[in-house]
Amino acid sequence: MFEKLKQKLKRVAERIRKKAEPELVPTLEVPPVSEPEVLPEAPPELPPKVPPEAPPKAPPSKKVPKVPPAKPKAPPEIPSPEKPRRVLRRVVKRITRRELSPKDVEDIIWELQVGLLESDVAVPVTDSIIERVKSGLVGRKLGLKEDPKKLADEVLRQAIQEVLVTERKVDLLGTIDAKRAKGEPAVIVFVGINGHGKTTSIAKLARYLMGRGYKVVLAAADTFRAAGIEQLEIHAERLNVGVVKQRRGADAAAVAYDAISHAKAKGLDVVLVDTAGRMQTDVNLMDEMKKIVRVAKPDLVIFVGDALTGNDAVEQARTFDQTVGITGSILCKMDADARGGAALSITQVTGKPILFLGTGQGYDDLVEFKPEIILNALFGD
Ligand SMILES: Nc1nc2c(ncn2[C@@H]2O[C@H](COP(=O)(O)OP(=O)(O)O)[C@@H](O)[C@H]2O)c(=O)[nH]1
Ligand SMILES: [Mg+2]
Repeated sequence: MFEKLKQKLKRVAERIRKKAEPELVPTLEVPPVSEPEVLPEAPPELPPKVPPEAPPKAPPSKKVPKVPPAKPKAPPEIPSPEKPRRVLRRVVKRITRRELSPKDVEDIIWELQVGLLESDVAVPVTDSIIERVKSGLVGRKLGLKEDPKKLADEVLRQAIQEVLVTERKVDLLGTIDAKRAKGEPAVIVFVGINGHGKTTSIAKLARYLMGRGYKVVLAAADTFRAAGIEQLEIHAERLNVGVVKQRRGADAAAVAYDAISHAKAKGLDVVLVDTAGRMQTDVNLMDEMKKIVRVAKPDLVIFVGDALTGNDAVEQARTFDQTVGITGSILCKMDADARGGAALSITQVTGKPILFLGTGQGYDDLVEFKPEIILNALFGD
């Protein structure tokens, strides 16, 4: 998952680390004048003057007089108006940390921005990640014991985590339980483009729910293609779960309605409604989708997106949300996604959480979404 993006973030983290790395800065150290062991016999190897490599910016120590340095062996040359005193100066290298300047950060941000956009992260999401990284880095100065590598990882991790969480939370099992308490089935409608994983995700979710003791029925409301109905039937048979269907071309909303009636009559807990895949730009088909939602009055509408399509999946989610109102998303094919754009973008763009990730073609390849899954894929070893 996300191999490419992971590599890019690694490079950015490396650059942050280098900028925040401690520097060996030559600086002046003036031991107290009264130190008896160094006053008369200054070690010959010590340079009598500040060597040329001392940086002009080196902050003068408080104890350094503003007068030119005294040569230990030539007291008459000391042009000090004050009481002459012998001062021994030593140049030492001292470890200092630099504060990250806006310029330092600008270079890093540029690389991060390019990396995110190349990984198909949506522009507004890229912008908010880089804003967060910028404010996490500019003016930041590490303590001597702090690890620059940790700083880099923390700032990047935090910025990405923040785009993965929504204020709205969706409690799938809680929703089903609440309906069950009222003696009604919970209705979940799945929307999304053909071939992106709807039917497979429904089968996986049926397995997930049955494994937790819920009684499930599937509604074959993808009446557009005969294969759509058959595909759901094959899964239903393998999973040993009921499926309500009509002939090909039947009114999809009527199929959903039938399935809900069936669930009510049989005391089932959940109706999972499969729908025909349609392009989000197809107005007629989107109207049909609205009709299904109007009739089925679903408790949850789940957009199923294909992570491999990157930004397209995000745009689709946005359009479905505007048209029928989605509750959250399932992002499929995460096992094959090297870029990560959809996973990083879809939450912030829709304002709706990702509920599950599809991680393979098997029925158990469905993972409850947690930001840590993405973060560990991006920053783990
Ligand atoms: N690798 C992988 N393939 C998936 C995943 N989810 C679905 N698929 C495959 O994607 C193809 C289309 O899925 P399908 O459920 O038929 O999509 P639908 O047209 O939206 O119903 C099938 O070959 C699935 O096996 C996933 O999480 N990982
Ligand atoms: Mg299908």
